[in-house]
Amino acid sequence: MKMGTALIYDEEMTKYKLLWVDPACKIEVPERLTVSYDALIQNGLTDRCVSVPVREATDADILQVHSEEYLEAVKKTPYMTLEDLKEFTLQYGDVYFHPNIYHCAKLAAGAALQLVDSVMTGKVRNGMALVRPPGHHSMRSAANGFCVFNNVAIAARYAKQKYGLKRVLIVDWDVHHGQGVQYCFEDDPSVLYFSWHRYEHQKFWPQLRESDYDSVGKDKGAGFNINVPWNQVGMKNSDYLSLFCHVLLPVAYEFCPDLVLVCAGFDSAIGDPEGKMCATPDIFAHLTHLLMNLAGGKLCAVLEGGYNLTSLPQSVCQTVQTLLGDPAPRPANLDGPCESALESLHCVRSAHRQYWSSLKHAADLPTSDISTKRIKLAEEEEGKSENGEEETSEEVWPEPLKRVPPPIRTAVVLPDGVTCPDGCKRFSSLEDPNQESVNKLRETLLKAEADSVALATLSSLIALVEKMEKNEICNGLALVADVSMAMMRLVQHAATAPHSRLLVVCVGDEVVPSLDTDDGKTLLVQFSSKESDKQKSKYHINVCLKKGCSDALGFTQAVLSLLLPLGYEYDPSLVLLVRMSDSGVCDSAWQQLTGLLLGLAQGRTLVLMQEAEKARVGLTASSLLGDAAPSLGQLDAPLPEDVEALERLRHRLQADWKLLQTTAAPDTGRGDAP
Ligand code: Q9C
Ligand code: ZN
Repeated sequence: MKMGTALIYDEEMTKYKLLWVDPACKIEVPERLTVSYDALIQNGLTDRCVSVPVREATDADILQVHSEEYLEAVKKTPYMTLEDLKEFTLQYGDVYFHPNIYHCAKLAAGAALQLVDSVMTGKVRNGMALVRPPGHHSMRSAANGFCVFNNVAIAARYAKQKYGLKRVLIVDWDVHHGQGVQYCFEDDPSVLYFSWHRYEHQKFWPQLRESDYDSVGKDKGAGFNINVPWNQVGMKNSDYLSLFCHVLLPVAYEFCPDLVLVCAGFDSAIGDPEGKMCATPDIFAHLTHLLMNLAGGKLCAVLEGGYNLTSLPQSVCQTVQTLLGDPAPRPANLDGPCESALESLHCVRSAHRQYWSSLKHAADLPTSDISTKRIKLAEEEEGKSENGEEETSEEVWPEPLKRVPPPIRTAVVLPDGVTCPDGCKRFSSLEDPNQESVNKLRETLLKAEADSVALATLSSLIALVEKMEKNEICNGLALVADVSMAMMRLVQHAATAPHSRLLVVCVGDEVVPSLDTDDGKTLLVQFSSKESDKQKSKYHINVCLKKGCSDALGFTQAVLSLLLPLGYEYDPSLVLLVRMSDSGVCDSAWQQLTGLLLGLAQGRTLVLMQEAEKARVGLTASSLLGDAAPSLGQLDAPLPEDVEALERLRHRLQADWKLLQTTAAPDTGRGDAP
C-alpha cells in the first residue's frame, strides 16, 4: 500500500523580497525557503520524496476565495514603480509587495493545488509544499500578514469541487491566527478549521476579538471553527500535545475528514521571533504523526510562517521525515501543560461541548468570562511598563538528533503455515543461535515451560525485543498460543533491563494476571467491558467501556484522550500491544490504535495476538509497516455513559498524570461530578 510523499518547491518563490525599510516585514526573507530546502537535501529527504512541479493557480482557482476587484488590483503590481508599490502596500496590514510577488503568489497557491491533485489522485499518500508568500492571513479582498492569496483556503475549495469531498479538515499550527481562513469558512460546516495562536488576551497581532475561543463558527458552520488562544508566550511541547489529545483529535475523529490540510507554519517553534514559544522542532514529528491516520492518510502540509532560520529548517525536516513514515523521536520533557494553556484548553472545550459528542462532558467555563479574561487583561496592562520590547535573550536548544530508522521495519513471529505478510521479515531466534543473552534467559525464565513450541516462540519474542532495543528492528508482530503468558514473560524480561519502560496496552476482557507495576517500569492500560473491582495503581489502569471495544468511536476517543496522553507522559522505551481473543474491536479501530501507538517509543511496538486471530495478521502488519489506517467512517456518538465514565476516569487519574488535565486549577465544573 504505502505510497510516497510529495515535495513541492520551486526556487522562483525565493525571487521577491522587501525593497524598503519596514521593521514589521523584515523577517519574511527568501532564505526561509532556501534554508528549509537545503536542510531537506542535507538530511537525504529530498531524494526520498516524489518531486512534484509547481504550477500557477488560475484566475478561476483564485476567485474561489478572493474577489475579482482584489485579483485585478494585485495583477497590476508587476508593472508598478517602487513608489506605487509602497503606496499599494499601505492599504493593507503587515505585508509588502514586489514586482515579482504576484507571480510567486500564483505559484504558491498553485503548489497547494498540485499537492492536492497528487494526493487525491493517489500518486502519493501525502506531501508538503514549501511556498512563499504564505497564505492564511489573506482575505477575500485584502493582503495581510505577508500573505497575498490564501493558498490553503483555495486548496480546500478546489479539493471539494474537483474531487467532490464532503469534509475537509484544516489544521493551522502556525503561531498566528489564520483569520483569512476563518472568514472564508466560518459558516461552512464542510470545512473544519482549527487554529492555535499567540493571543495574549487580544494584545498580540492581529489583535482580533474573533480570534478568541468563543468564535466557534456561524449559522450552519457553528462548531466548525475552533480557536485556541495562547494567552502567554513560552508554550511547550506538553501544551501543544495536550491540545491535540483533548480538543483537536477527538473532534477530528468525530468529524471524519476526507482530506487534511495543514497550515504548516513553524513560527510556533522555539526561537521564533514572532511566536516566542518554546516547543522544540521534534514536536512537529508528533503533530504530523497524530494527523496521519485521519482521512486514510491523505494529508497536505503547506508552509505558512517560520522566521528563525535555525528552528524553521529543523521543523520542516521533522515534518517531512514523518510524512515519509520514519518513526518519530521520543518527545522530550513532557511535564504537563502550564496553567495558562490549561485555561485555554478549558475554555475551548467548554465553548465546543454543545457541538461535539466527545466534548459533551467538558467542564463549565471557569467561573466567569470577565474574571478570566478582561480583568486579567486590565491587571497586566497596569503592571507592565508600556515602553516596548522586553530584552530578548536568544533561545538555545539542542539540534534534533538524526532519525535513523532501523534496517528492518517489521518482523513477525508466526507459527508454521501462516504466511509472512508482504514487506515483513519472518523472525525466529533459532536462526540466530549465538544469542548469549537469549540462551541465558531461556534457562532462567523459561525452564518451566514444558511445551517446546511455546518455548521457541517465547525465546523468539525475547530475541526480537532485544533487536528492537538495539535499533536493528523497528517493530514486530507475533501470534502466540497464550497471549497472557507471553505478555507476562515479556514484562518480566523488560524488568531486568536497566532503562526499560514498558507500556502494555491490552485490548479485551481476558483477565490480566496481576503484575508488579509499582516500580514504574511498566504501565499497563487495559480496555475492556468489565468493571474491575480491584483498586488499580497509578501504573495499572483499567478503561471500562460498556460496549467494550466494539463501539469504534467510543473506543477511539478513549485512545485519543486517555491512552495517548498517558503514553506520552510515561514515555515508554517499548510498547507491547496485546490483542485478546475476545477483544471485540473492529478492524479500523484496531488499525487506528496500532498506528497511533507508533508515535511512542520511536515506533517500537510489539503486537501480540492469539493464534486464532491469524486473519488479523495482514492488516496489523500493514499498520506496523506505516500504512495509514482506514478511517472509521462517520459514526454515531459513543454511548453517553462511556463518554462520562471516561471523563470520570480521566479526572481520577489527573493527579498522577498531568497530561490528562483539561481544566485550570480549581475544577468545579460539571466534569467534576459523581
Ligand atoms: N510583532 C505569517 O506567519 N507582523 N504571518 C506582526 C508584530 C505580522 C505573520 C508584527 C506577522 C505576520 C504567515
Ligand atoms: Zn505565522
